[in-house]
Amino acid sequence: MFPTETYTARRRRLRKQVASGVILLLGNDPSPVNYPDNCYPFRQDSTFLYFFGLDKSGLAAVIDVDEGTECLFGDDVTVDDVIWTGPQTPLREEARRVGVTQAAPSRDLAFVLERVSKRDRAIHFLPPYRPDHLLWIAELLGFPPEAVSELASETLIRAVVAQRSVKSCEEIEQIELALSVSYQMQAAAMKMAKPGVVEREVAGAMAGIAMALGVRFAFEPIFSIHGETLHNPFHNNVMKAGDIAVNDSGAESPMRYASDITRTIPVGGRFTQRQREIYSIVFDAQESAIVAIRPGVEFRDIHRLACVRLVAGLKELGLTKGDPEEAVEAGAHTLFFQCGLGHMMGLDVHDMEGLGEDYVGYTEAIRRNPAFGWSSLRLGKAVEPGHVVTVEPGIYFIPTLIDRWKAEQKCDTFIDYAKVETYRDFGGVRIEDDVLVMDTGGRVLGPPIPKTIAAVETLASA
Ligand SMILES: [Mn+2]
Repeated sequence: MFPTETYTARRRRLRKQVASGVILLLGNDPSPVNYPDNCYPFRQDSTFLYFFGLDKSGLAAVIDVDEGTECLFGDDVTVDDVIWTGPQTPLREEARRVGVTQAAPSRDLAFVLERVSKRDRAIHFLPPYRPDHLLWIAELLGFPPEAVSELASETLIRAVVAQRSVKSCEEIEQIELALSVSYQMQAAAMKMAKPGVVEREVAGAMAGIAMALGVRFAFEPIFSIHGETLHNPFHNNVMKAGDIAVNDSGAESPMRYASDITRTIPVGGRFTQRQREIYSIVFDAQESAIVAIRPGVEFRDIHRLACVRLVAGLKELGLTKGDPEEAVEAGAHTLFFQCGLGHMMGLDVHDMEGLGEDYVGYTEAIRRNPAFGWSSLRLGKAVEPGHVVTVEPGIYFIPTLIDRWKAEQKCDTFIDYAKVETYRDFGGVRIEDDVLVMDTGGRVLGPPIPKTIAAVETLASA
């Protein structure tokens, strides 16, 4: 846990920004897998963690902005509970650790909120992403469940996003701890990617590394020789010589900050000539994008720059033709790069996505572009010092998409379909790092994880 002052300062700032009313922040509860007592691993709500630091279930908090009071709600274990849970720190003591003076049993929460709403005072809450919270808020405040998300407080959302977007030094330290786990996971995967090995053996080894270090994955890892499927959750392929495996994985730090790293690994240790060429293009696009990161630069422009670099590289191989800038303007790049360049990262791997992607990544003036490819760009607005973003360009040959575009002769002034056909079994390449925006530019966080062709081949052939 961070020092008490970190949490009190965060809440002080939140109270100031929200200005009036009552703020309700809900911690997460256990979530059952197949019967009530068999639950998914507990994950605290990130915003609750940010303001209250307490990483356990059954908690909620109310901040009365007008009165300047804060109260934590939760239940202490009974003697009967202790048989199953072991002794637990009393709530009052937990509250004191994070600078909260009031603590009350859970059953008081509904009563407190009813009293507030009867007096017509605003209750600010965040859009719930778990059904139990959604139903609870609906019942408590007398809304139909389908209206709850819309009735979430925009003031609170904006205040939370503003604060969580800018990472402090102690948060960066946590992200770098997560990245040190990523280093180990990626290095192990490179060494294990040998012909005859099943993908799940690598995924399992990575899970073991995280678990042995006392942490977990930040998200379900992608480890696949079918990297052209952007979020491929399957790990059942047997790797063979000549394959390339995409490893998009991340760990949580002890305080639940994420890492999110992708490397593309030649199975058996050496890229083929064709793979080296595509890899080099993605590498160049990624490096160009990282160099372009500076405070005040719009991330959508960095995305565009990466797209132009990708198309320019593909042109040298004869896959695209014409002016790369014009090709990107026409959307031709989305045959090869269908998603966004990156996203914010912090306590959530896609940071604060539950609060609404557009609050995090866009502004009134900088709106999401609805066009294919661009619509998947989660971050478009200008980056600022303290933002942590991922930079993850890729080239993906998706046979279904190639067939559809070819049938429509889509963007055929910019795409050589005969040449593209010769790559339809290529798969995909993605390279991803986590970058801190500093006054001087972007800094790639964490220990250097092998990325150049030479460095990846050295580990992969070890
Ligand atoms: Mn990512």
